[in-house]
Amino acid sequence: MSTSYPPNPAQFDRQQAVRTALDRGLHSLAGLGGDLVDHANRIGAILWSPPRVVIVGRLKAGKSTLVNALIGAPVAETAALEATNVVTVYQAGAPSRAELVDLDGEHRPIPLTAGTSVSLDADAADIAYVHRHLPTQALANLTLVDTPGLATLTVENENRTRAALIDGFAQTRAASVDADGAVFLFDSAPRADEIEFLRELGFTPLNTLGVLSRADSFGEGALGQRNPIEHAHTHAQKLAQRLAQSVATVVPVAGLLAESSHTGQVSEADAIALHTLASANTLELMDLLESESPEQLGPVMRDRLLDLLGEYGVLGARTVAGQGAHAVNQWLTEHSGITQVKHLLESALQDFAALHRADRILAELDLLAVNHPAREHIRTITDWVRNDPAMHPVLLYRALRGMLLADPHAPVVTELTRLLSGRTDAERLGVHPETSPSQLAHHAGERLVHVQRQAISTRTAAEDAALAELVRTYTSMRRQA
Ligand SMILES: Nc1nc2c(ncn2[C@@H]2O[C@H](COP(=O)(O)OP(=O)(O)O)[C@@H](O)[C@H]2O)c(=O)[nH]1
Ligand SMILES: [Mg+2]
Repeated sequence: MSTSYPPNPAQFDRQQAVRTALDRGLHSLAGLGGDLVDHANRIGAILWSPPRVVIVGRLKAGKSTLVNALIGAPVAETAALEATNVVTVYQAGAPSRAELVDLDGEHRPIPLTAGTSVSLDADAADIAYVHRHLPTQALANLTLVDTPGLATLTVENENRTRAALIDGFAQTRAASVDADGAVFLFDSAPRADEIEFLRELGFTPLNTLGVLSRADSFGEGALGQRNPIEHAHTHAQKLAQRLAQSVATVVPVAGLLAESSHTGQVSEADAIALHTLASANTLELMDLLESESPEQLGPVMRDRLLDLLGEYGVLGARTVAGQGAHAVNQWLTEHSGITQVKHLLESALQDFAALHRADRILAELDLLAVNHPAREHIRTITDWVRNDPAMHPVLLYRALRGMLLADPHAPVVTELTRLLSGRTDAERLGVHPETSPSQLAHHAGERLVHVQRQAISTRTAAEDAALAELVRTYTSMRRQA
């Protein structure tokens, strides 16, 4: 996304180390020759492409609007039904082009109309997904996957979202619509079926970001007693606690405001029109919003401004409109919450999506180690990759995923989460930041004894695996500290 948010260097090193370990494994795999060269290339292509983040939520939740804001161009359809009921993958690439991928995995080019939007003449029912390549820096580190939405107008839409994301039927898998993390949009509160859908996607809260959408019309909206965005912030904090099993955090976002400012749709003429309302009183503003022939602007401009800015944006941004379109854009960006979403996408979500991806690659290697005639040799490679210390976080992540499916309320879930999200050993152990190295070693030793004791009587295979990983982690922390 924005270049103003480079990933945290520690996270970057971790990603780099994981990639190097996997890359070394793939080179050895290719070294075995035969069809394993193709397998190594296929898996390598997954390793070296940016992680995929899927945008999920109900129809009209504001998914495509957010995608446009993140990409900085109005590429995702937010109105035309043809384009809103297919899955669309937005990936960095030149030249700008779109391909339609049908259910048999066939790719065919589709014409781009009016510069950016895609027109589909095929029946949506025959389409697996649309693959859109865009030459933009905004997608350099993440590929975005826009989805039609859950429990939408038709059952088919939902099935298609599921098919592309979960069922992973052969062609979809080959084209790797498989995602590594999610942005989950909802207004007010998500419903049980949405949370269940999210669980089925198989991510963890670490690589799932909650977005409370339409923050500009939250509660009583722009004309209510409370500022809707502030109200949304308070609500988002409560939701983040309630949804801690599903999402890392909940960010309130007014996607519309971000879309309008980030896609350059606000013109100087718009700013001038908006400025005429700068000193309007409440009655005049009510007239503006509701009347058939608003006095100050005329209905066409009024509707345009409402489409671009919403009621909240019109009422708020009019105060700065005298300074021009740039000032309006700044106001919109500041109030939209988009900066925080970008920041989280670039940092934590990116980082954990990269772990998810590494886990998938390890799973691909394990599959070969079971199915391929050269399985003995491959297993030597997978064992060796697994034992690389750089792979530690990937194995912890895998253990966490396993536990979330088997027993999400088990105490080891909290422990695994803390180990994965801590940036220092002190954070990983949950102790004071200034704890001395010898004290840290002592704490790690205590945790080690504790998890070793627990490992004697586990209840599930997932817990077995998780405790084995914890033993390994604390053993190495005790040694290093
Ligand atoms: N007021 C307001 N409207 C929004 C916001 N985000 C989206 N919308 C509007 O809601 C409608 C549906 O949005 P869209 O992005 O197509 O939803 P999707 O079905 O989840 O992709 C569109 O008319 C958007 O302009 C927002 O933050 N505030
Ligand atoms: Mg949409």
